[in-house]
Amino acid sequence: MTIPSQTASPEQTSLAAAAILEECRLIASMSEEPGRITRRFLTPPVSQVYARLRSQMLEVGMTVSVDSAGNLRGLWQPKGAGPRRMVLGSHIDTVPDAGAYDGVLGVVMAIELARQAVANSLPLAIEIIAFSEEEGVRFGVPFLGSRAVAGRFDPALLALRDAEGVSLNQAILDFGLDPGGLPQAQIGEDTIGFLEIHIEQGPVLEAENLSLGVVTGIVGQTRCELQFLGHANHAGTTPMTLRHDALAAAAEWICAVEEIARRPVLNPPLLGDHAEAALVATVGKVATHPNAANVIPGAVHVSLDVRAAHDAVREEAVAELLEKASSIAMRRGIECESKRLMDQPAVPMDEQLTAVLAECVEAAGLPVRRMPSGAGHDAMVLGTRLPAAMLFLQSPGGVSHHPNESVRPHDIDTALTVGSLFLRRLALKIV
Ligand code: HGY
Ligand code: MN
Ligand code: MN
Repeated sequence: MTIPSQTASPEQTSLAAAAILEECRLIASMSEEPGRITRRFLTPPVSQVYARLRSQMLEVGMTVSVDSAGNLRGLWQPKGAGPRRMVLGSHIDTVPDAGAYDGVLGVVMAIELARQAVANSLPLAIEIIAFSEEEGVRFGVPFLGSRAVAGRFDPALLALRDAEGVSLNQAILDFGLDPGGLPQAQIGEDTIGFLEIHIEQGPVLEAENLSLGVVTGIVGQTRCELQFLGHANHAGTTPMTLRHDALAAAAEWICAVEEIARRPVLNPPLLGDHAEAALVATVGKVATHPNAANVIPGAVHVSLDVRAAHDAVREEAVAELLEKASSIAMRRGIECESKRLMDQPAVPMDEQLTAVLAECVEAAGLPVRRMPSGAGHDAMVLGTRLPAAMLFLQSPGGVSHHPNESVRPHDIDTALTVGSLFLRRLALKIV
């Protein structure tokens, strides 16, 4: 079995990079909201995205399906190649008012890499997965798509309800899928590993004027929701000393979240020696009830997102933050309830696969910058089931989860070169 020597020529790659940017911008227009990019789990615009990606996968020569978790999956099984496949992909859902590249770039680049592999008759089976849900926006719990692929989907999640009261089970049915088929979404044992190409979403590569980063591991993440329950009352007639103001309590706690997270982290991060993987804590969602200017807020629902490279640091911080919420509530004579939605430990990337990726970055003439990921990714879920590796592209301005999110064509070029070298090396290793 011969392995073709060439990867795409520089001209071809530049054209490919321009086409990839254009494709991401087109997919960005497929949104729940006019004028901004919002695409939650299995909402109508997802069907538009899948129709487009499906036609491109079919054009490459892949067989295409949608599994019961709503993941779009393309498989290229070349004649003569063994059954063991390499999985590429990322997610196609977004946060509200998102950028055009978080997740989608990795899927569109995966299809281009598969196109090049087919054109070069690479004897390597390739599966591409467009994960249906990574952000956790619609149902509050992230990684629904990759949990199903990794065989970690807890059926109890099907009872989760979105802001409109639609259950996860119903959302899958409404998309024309059968929740009963979730176990079949699991990836097979004949998988070499998973490579996720993704924008860095942070400032490190730009600060060091680097194009690409090789991810050493993904920080652990805890997501909680808290309710501060006070007493709604008249804003004009209730003396300050008689109030049980849920929003004032929540506000005091939110400032404490920032103060506690700003403390220098005592333990060194596990995933390499990079300070950027220190503790971070965010309250991103606040909902006030009854949310009227002349009513003292009676109830406030808030989110909490805590991350750290070192699981003990994250767990200690979460315990301290929840304790702080209770003590503030008690002192103010109100209730505080909290619920953990997710506890995801830090996941190191697979050493061998990452070493091959680093060799390919070097072979492409680039410095190898190993770094942890402060953002969560599907690779952290698949990485608990099979070898996983991640390649970062520079995020200009370090901006992400924002309409100004961008990526440089040159970095797409270099990432395509690295990605095709990577697939070739894997094909060489398994022949
Ligand atoms: O939240 C994250 O870290 C990822 O962008 N979903
Ligand atoms: Mn994201
Ligand atoms: Mn992402």
